[in-house]
Amino acid sequence: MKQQLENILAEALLEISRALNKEDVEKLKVKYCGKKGKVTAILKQMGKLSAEERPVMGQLANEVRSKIDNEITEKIKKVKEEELKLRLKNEKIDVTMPGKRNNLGHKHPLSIVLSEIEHIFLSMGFDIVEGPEVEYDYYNFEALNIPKDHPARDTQDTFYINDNILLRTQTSPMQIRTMEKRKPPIRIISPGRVYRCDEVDATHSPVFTQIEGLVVDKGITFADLKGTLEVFVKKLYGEDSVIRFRPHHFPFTEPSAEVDVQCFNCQGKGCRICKGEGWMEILGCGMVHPKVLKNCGIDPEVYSGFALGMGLERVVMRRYNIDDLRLFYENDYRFLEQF
Ligand code: 2NL
Repeated sequence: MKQQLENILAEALLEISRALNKEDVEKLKVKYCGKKGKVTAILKQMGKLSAEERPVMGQLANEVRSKIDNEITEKIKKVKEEELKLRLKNEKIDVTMPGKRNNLGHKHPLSIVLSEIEHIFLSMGFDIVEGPEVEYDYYNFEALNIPKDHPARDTQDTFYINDNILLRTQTSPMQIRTMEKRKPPIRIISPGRVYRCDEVDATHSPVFTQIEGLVVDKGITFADLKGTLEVFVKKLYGEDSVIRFRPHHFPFTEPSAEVDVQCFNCQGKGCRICKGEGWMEILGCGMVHPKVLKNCGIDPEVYSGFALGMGLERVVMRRYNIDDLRLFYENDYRFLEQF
């Protein structure tokens, strides 16, 4: 029996030393030390031995088992170390390899300049209001003192959905809605998309962006309008900008004016950029017509106000020297990447 145990030990040690991976070693553990293992089988035969031999053999068998056990634990540790070394070698990352470039998005030029304009008005105490692009005829025309037979309502210019509903042609509807809801003082701008039934070319698009402004309070005069525009234009086009007012007509303001800024390129002498004019038109404005105030439940005997409207695309074209409006809507990557 002693010989048997020594044979088992020698055989086990040999097999363990030859095992290549963790699984093999685990199998050997079962083969020798498990419930049906070789050492256990010997222990089961102890009953046949004499009372003197039994403890001697028992001790020997236990020693053999713990030797095999230790050897297996050692071997598992070694195998694991080797597997780790191999993995580290195979999975080595070359940090000097060139990385994958992540494409960063760009803000659309219209968004860049719109948020700049919004910040200028916010800094002067204006709120921003936004609302639906599909509007009632009443808010787009009727409330603004544009009666049914006015040329501005021509179906040639307006996308009608039915007799009552249309795509807004300006963002004034949101200003009417605000005057209906809020009491003066009111200081708001309303930016947004508007729609006109136009053919597409370099300077026309059936959808474009308008920014309107409105101030209503007691004692608002044309001087407040001039002062506000003076500040706005200087912040947008630079402190040495010069503006002028030209008389004009809008149904919803009285008196009305168009505002020009002196050409920043030729200082009014006339050049290619201002088409020889020396001035460039930037917006329309005026004192809110008393009928419009009345339509919104504001007493024109107590309150007065001014309003202004401008097209965003033209501001942006001038800022970045863009000569074709269509570039804004085509989303050509080569264009957008430049901003
Ligand atoms: C232009 C001119 C303008 C307004 C818009 C307005 C709004 C209300 C009352 C009175 Cl609620 N007026 N808006 C006033 C003057 C001019 O826009 O050339 N837009 C592109």
